[in-house]
Parts: sequence; C-alpha cells; structure tokens
Amino acid sequence: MKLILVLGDQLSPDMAALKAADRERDLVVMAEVGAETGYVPHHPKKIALILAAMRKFAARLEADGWRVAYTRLDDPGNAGSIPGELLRRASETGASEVIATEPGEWRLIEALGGLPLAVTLLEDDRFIASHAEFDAWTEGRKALRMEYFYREMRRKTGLLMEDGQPAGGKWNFDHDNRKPAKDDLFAPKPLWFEPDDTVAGVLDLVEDRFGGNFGTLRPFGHATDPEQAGQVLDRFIAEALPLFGDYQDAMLSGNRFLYHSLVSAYLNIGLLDPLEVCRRAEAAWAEGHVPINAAEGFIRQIVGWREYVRGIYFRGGSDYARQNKLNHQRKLPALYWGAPTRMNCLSHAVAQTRDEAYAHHIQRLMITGNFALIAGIDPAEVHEWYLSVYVDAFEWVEAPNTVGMSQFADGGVIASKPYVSSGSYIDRMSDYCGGCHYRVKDKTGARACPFNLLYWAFLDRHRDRFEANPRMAQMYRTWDRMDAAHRRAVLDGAQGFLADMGRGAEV
Ligand code: FAD
Ligand code: DLZ
Ligand code: SF4
Repeated sequence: MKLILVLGDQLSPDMAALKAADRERDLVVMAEVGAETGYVPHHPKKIALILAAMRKFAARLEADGWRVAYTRLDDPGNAGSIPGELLRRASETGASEVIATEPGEWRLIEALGGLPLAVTLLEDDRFIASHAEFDAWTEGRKALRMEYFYREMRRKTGLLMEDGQPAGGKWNFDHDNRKPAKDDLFAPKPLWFEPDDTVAGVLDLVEDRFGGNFGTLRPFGHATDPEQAGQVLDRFIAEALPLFGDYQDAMLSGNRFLYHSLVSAYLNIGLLDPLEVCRRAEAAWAEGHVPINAAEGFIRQIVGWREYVRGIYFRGGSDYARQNKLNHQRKLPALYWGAPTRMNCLSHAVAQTRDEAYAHHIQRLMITGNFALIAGIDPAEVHEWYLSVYVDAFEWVEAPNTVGMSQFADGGVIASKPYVSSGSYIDRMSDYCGGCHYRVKDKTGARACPFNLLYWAFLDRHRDRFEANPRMAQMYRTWDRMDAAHRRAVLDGAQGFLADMGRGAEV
C-alpha cells in the first residue's frame, strides 16, 4: 500500500499522483494543516475556498471508491504540516512509500524531499508545457520573451491556428485592446454561490482561527466545486468575454471586476482545466460570438503568460523569490494592510483586495505593484503581501509576477523594462484621479500626485541601470530636458513623501 498525497491546490480527479495510484489498495492523504494555512497570513476567503474545495473533493473521491485519510484543521492529533501528516499516516498504516504530484512551491518540494519515506514526485501534467519543454525553449536564447514562448504554445495546442498560421493573420491583437471603460449599468456581475453546509462549516472555522488576518471573510460566494466553477466560466464566456480585450486594462471605482473572467483561483486549485477553458474561448470566437481580439487576448493570458511564468519559476530554483537586483530595502507601508491613504487609486485597490481577495491584473501591476517599485519597497515584503492577499496566489504563479514582472527584482528576465508609470497612465485608464486628494496634473508641490514624484525619482536613482535601455531612452531625454530647479523640486518632493511614509504618516 502507498500513500497518495493530494494538496489543496491539486483538486483534479486526473492529478498525476491519482493516475499512478491503485484505487483498491492505496490510501489518499489530504490534510488541512497549520503549516499551510499559516506560512503567510492568507486572506480568510482564500483559506475558506481551499478548505471547502478540499472537503468536497475528498467526499467525491470517496464516492468514487477511493480510500481517503482526511485530516481537518481542528482534528485532535493533526500533525500540523504535510510531512508530519504523511509520517503519521505511514506509522498508522505501515506504508513506507508516497506518491505525490510535484507541489507548486519550492518550500514544499524541499520538505517532501527531507522525509524518511520513499517519495516519488510526479510532474504536474495539468500544464500545457512540461518542465523539459520549457527548458528546451530557453536553450540558447538571450532573452526569454513571453511572446515567442506563447507562439510555441499556440502551435502545440492548435488554438486559434488555421493551416499553421495564426487566425486573423496576427499572433497578438493587443494593439486593439487597452481602452478606458465607462460605468455601464449592464456590465456583467460575478456569479454568487450561497454557502452550503460544507462551506458554512468551513466559514465558521476560518472565522474562529483566521478572523484576525487582513481580509473580509463574509459574504463568501466563491465556487467550491467543478460544477460551480464551470458556471463561472459559462457566465464569463456568454457575457464578459466579448469585451474582455477592449477593457482588459481599464479600472473603475464602481466596478471591481469589469470584463475579467475571475477563473484564476479555480484554474490554480484544479477545479477548471486550462486547455478546456481556452477551447471554450476559441469556440466562442469560431461561432462568431466574440471578436478575435477578445479570444486571442484571453487565450494568451492562459497558454502564454500562465505557462510562461510557471516555467520561469521552476527554472529559477529555490531562491527565485529572494531576488532583489534593484536593492530595494524600504518596508512595505501599512497602507497595504488597510491603513488609510490619501491616494485614491491605492485606497480603492487595497479596499477591493480586502473585500474580495481579488484585483485584476492592471490593478496589481500598475497600482499596488507600480507604487511599491517606484517607492523602493523590499521585493520580499511585496512578494509576501501578494502571496497572502489574493485568492489565486500560489508561489509558482505569484512570485514570477511579483518579483519578476512587477518589481524587476530579477534584473529583467521577464520584463524588458520596469512597469513604472506616473499618474497620467492611471488617470487615462481609470476614474480614480477625480476623487483623489492629490492632483494628477501637479508635478511638484504639496498636492502633486505621488506617482509623478516617485516615477522620476526612480528613473533618476537607477539611471546607471536603465539609461542604455532603448525602450527607456526617451524617458531620460524628457527628464534631462526639464530645468534643473524643476528636477530638484521633484526629487525633494519624492524624498519628503518617502520620509513621511517611512515615519508612518498618512500619505
Ligand atoms: P483574467 O484577466 O480574466 O485572465 C484570464 C486568466 O489568465 C487568469 O484567470 C489567469 O489564469 C491567467 N493570467 C492572466 N494574467 C496572468 C499572468 N500574468 N500570470 C499568470 N496567469 C495569468 N495570477 C495568479 O493566478 N495568481 C497570483 O498569485 C498572481 N499574482 C500576481 C501578482 C502580480 C504583482 C501581478 C501583476 C499579477 C499576478 N497574477 C497572478 C496575474 C493576474 O493578475 C491574475 O491571474 C488575474 O488578475 C486573475 O484574474 P482573472 O481570473 O479575472 O483573470
Ligand atoms: C494555500 C493552502 C492552504 C491555505 N491550506 C492548505 C491546507 O491546509 N492543506 C493543503 O494541502 N494545502 C493547503 N494550501 C495549498 C498549499 O499551500 C499548496 O499546495 C502549496 O503552497 C504548493 O502550491
Ligand atoms: Fe493615484 Fe495620483 Fe490619481 Fe491620486 S492623483 S488617484 S495618487 S494616480
């Protein structure tokens, strides 16, 4: 008899470890453990989603004839960690072999490797590119740009391909996207699932144990099984996908979800299959229900970005998340954990994160991420924040997005230039600036938008690194054309702002 480990983000009936198991003889081990609920202060909604989905998945496995040893968080005898639970089950049953699907985090891969049991780690084949395929793609390349990897994935899957050529004559329709949005009463609303008994039990447990973590637990309406997650996808394809491309980068104070799919958490924990999700988007385009820029933009996020960042994380090794190539050392300000701020854009992004455990890509990249980068925050602290607060956050996908793409702490492996902007980008893509204490048009002075100050101070501080970058030369030329007194006022303003923030003042 072998122990078959199934983790909280491995909730698919065709996980590699389950495919390799013998349903009659082996024992599936699933465990709610303090080490996983506590390695960062997860948002209560994230813990609730995972525990509820784990309980439902275990019940299904049992109904399908599997023997499951399931440990609840409050079970007496809970060993407190995944390795501890495996050892406990091994001593109870006499088993000495474990089959596991490779976890999505180096921390846990290393912990399993240290067990005094024979552990077989199988590659997680829910992904389109295997580790070997990704590594082969990187071979001999100077730059690892997502766009070229994405084309390989389109060829491999045949998604949006016609006679070996990209449908619509182009690989990438981003040029047609990125429009600002207006409030629209008819914009799609996210699906909502009333908690059933399983979910209600988990909510009580999470409230009791993790009620002090940053984040609002109730109301909780997430999907917690594959059927519900499938309904979220159906709703997205029918109502939001047609405008997904157009408004992908837009931000509105009155609409937290816009035309996004909200499926990342379900993909990441195994309730939805990435290739099937993409095939649905492709079919919607083939039927004429959605335009090519929407279908292509959406499919690119999944077979392109999602696969690519996973490849980068595993290729980077166990120190991936500890990189800090820009040597940023400032502490993450309390405003990220909900302390009041006068910056309306950050106030909205953080409040939405607290309430929903969700923010869309541009809010993560160009509001919270952009600010942390231009303010020079330690990327390890930024990483811990993102890993904690989003319902879809698992290190294989969160760390490359945060440490690599957003904080440029990898020195430019993922991004060819840092994702930094002044307030004007935020003003163009959102309606945040109108209601802000600061004035987005002010470049200096007491009410100058902090993004305007910090943006130039960042470029000035990192001149040695970025001046020669052809994509940034124009910015340096603009900076150099400003008169010296103005430049001084900007740098002094940035320094004053950071000093205020550093001593805990409301900024
Ligand atoms: P949509 O906008 O509808 O996109 C569709 C799907 O594409 C998503 O569900 C997701 O699976 C995939 N996708 C889109 N962009 C990316 C990307 N850059 N990397 C990987 N997959 C992508 N995504 C996570 O799943 N987990 C994270 O922990 C996470 N952390 C992030 C941290 C930062 C700093 C940034 C900038 C991005 C992060 N992302 C993360 C990527 C992206 O923001 C989320 O996948 C997306 O916002 C999820 O919402 P959605 O399902 O509505 O996505
Ligand atoms: C995120 C998470 C949480 C909050 N709790 C559990 C848990 O109690 N048991 C479990 O098996 N998995 C949990 N997870 C998911 C793991 O942290 C995840 O599998 C690893 O980080 C690897 O991606
Ligand atoms: Fe954000 Fe600046 Fe706009 Fe205020 S003015 S919302 S700080 S970008």
